Amino acid sequence: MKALLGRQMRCAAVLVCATLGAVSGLAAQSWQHIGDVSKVEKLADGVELTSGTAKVRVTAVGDGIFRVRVAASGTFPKDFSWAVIAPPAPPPIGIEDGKSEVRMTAGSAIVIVQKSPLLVRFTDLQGNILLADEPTLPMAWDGERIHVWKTMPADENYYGLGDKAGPMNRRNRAFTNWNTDEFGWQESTDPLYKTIPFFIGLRAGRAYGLFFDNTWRSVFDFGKESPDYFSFGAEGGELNYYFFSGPTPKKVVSDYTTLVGRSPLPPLWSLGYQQSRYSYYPEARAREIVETMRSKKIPLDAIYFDIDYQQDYAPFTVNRQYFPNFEKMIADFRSIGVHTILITDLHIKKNPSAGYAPYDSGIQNDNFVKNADGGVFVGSVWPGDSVFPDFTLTRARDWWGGLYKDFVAMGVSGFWNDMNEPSVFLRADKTMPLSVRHRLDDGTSLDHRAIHNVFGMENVRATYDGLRKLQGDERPFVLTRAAYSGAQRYAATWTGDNSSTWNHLKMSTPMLLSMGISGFPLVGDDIGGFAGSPPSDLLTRWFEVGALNPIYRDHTAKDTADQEPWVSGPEQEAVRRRYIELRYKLMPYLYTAIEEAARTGIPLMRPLFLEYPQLTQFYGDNRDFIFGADFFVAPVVTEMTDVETVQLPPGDWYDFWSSEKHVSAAALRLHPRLEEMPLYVRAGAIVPMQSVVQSTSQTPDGPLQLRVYPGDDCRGTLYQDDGHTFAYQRGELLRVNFSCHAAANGVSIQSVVEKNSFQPWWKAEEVILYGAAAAPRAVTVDGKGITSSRYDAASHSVTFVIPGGAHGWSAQIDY
Ligand code: MIG
Repeated sequence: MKALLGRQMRCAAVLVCATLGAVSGLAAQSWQHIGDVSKVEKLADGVELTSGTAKVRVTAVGDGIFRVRVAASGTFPKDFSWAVIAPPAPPPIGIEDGKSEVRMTAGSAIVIVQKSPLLVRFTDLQGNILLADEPTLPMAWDGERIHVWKTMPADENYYGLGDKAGPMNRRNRAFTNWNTDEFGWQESTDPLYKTIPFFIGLRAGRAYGLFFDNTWRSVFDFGKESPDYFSFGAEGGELNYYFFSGPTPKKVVSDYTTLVGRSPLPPLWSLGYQQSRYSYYPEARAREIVETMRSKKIPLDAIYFDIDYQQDYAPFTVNRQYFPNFEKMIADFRSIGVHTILITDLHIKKNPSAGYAPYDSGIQNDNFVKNADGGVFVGSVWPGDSVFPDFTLTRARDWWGGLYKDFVAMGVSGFWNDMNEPSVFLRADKTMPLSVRHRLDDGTSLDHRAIHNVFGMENVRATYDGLRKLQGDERPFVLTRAAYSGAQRYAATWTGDNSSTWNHLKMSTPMLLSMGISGFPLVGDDIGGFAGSPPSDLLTRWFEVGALNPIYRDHTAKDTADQEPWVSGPEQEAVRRRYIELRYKLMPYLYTAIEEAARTGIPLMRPLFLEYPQLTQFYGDNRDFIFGADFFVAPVVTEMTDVETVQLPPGDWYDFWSSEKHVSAAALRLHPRLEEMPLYVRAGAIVPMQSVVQSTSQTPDGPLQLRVYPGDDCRGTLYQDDGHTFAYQRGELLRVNFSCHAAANGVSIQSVVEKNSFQPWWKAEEVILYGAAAAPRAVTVDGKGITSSRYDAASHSVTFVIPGGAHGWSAQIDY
């Protein structure tokens, strides 16, 4: 009671109350809860309910997908979203307006609105409740603020919200969404750089999803306030959320990403190894880095230039003292397969009458964010006094996109948009004043409270769209730090300024996994950590797991020790090279999985519960992940040499390194040596691989490798295209499906070409069949005997070659 009083007293000062409301005592405040339904009107896609002055619209936007909107005043604002791109595809709906409730069925789910008071619940067709308003706390508002409470079953788990730090399961914690530049964030730091107000509820194998499409400062409290309910809300904007009925976590991710869009297929080179630091300069140092990678035969596809390549930190300039031959350097790198990525922060140096075109043209076209009094807002960032493009205006986005013209002409391949929370120095709130105005195309404007969380997304939207116009048919590569739901349509991202500690290595995997299920598959972290300098074994372990992250980028802060793969001497270098090479060997498999993510939303890096939602023992697993569909990865994230316990999912698994088969294994107890990252392949996987290359521009030597691990549900896929243009969208691609069947006395393997409109690089396929107890009696391909098969007793494998590029074939191996 005392605590409650204290809170109310502090709330007497309105400003303080608004800040506190986000973190504590939500239910205790002066909410006006919605009351009884007085009127029900049918709409083409749902119902509109009246309650007092308020109106509530519950509509069906897809099979098993509903939307709830509330207008406290009774007038809905214009229907608009920065995130949602898919027009609703309402299925046939059935509405029953009963005495005490309204029921609406849309495909596989039902929404039921109780009338007195108005409470919403979602069920499956059998009536099992999936999600329900907390009966004592109907939806509510308080001035501009809005809030929703839901009952919280004791065994329900919550995942998502993007890369919030800490355990993947968000239960028992509360979070705020307000994009923030957090150098040196820790496990407990919140908010971070991104706002992804989407989560998955998972309970005994059954999943649903919820997307609260609200760009204002928002909160999600998963049982911190009460063990009986969870809740979400915002300091303003519309009460507007989507419910996805699942039933599987994959279906939820797929439905959510249908609504807000998916990552387009990135250029293949961006999936190679990327080298960065703050900052490589002068030119001689950058050349030394690239040449060392090549001479040491450590594969490399991209090098980053951080802010010091610019003149006075002014975006879109080059410091010619450091880089007298910038264009030549970029071309030289490109000629040996290394792509150049430049940072271009959004803050434009306020540099009038100096011939600085980005400032002059921006002022001329009235493209910068303004203060409430109409003057251009000036904030201090790297270039000193700076101005900020009004990215919510199409006109300003088009202008920004055009600024990339010269860099594109110089041969720059990718761009990095940092600081786009937006980050502003010398201010306690680290960003723009809430009163600045952001203009919209329709002539209206909104203040920073409504736009802050989408500012970074609109920044990378402008960059991506600009590059689409400037680069012809070449796929853009953009890296962003801030994001809102849907930013995956424009950019890849990373987890910001982490630290060179073992705990940060450990925190990385759950953050990347959470991003993936939040619709953002192209993610990485700073390998080795940004702040500080890692001990050599930590850096090596980070290179190991990073090889299986979607984006693989080594990066570190200014004034830290060197962090390139070779820095700790030949032994460590050899291990790091081995893992970078592993990534390139796995590139056919990895690229196939990235194409799947672009097409379906299912990420490359998958939490165990995404593949095995029924296995509740994995709900709390924050260390392991599934890479693609078929690899189980148990990265070593501790310096201890104690035993590591690895519990494989049910079924049989092969050790990737030794090829040893584990049959329905109990927990394995391992002592992984520094060069060993526990890695297992599902029995039933067919994994396409290639020989090592020094960059993705290089054509691999030798055949396509197909590693066949016989088991149940035996299959694999290979996707290929030119790797850098949009020709794949016009059907120029190769897709091959492989399958196998194991019987007591042999194994048969099939290759079926599904789509053959792209000519791949290989001239032969080398099949390596594992799990062979003895040399086969015979190997036949398309009915003809092969004499040249090899049996390896140590790995229990049979190897044989099938001549020709991608084609349909069938092989039979008899024991
Ligand atoms: O205020 O561009 O997170 O990756 O090296 C720091 C310099 C600005 C923050 C980014 C970091 C980058 C650094 N930037």
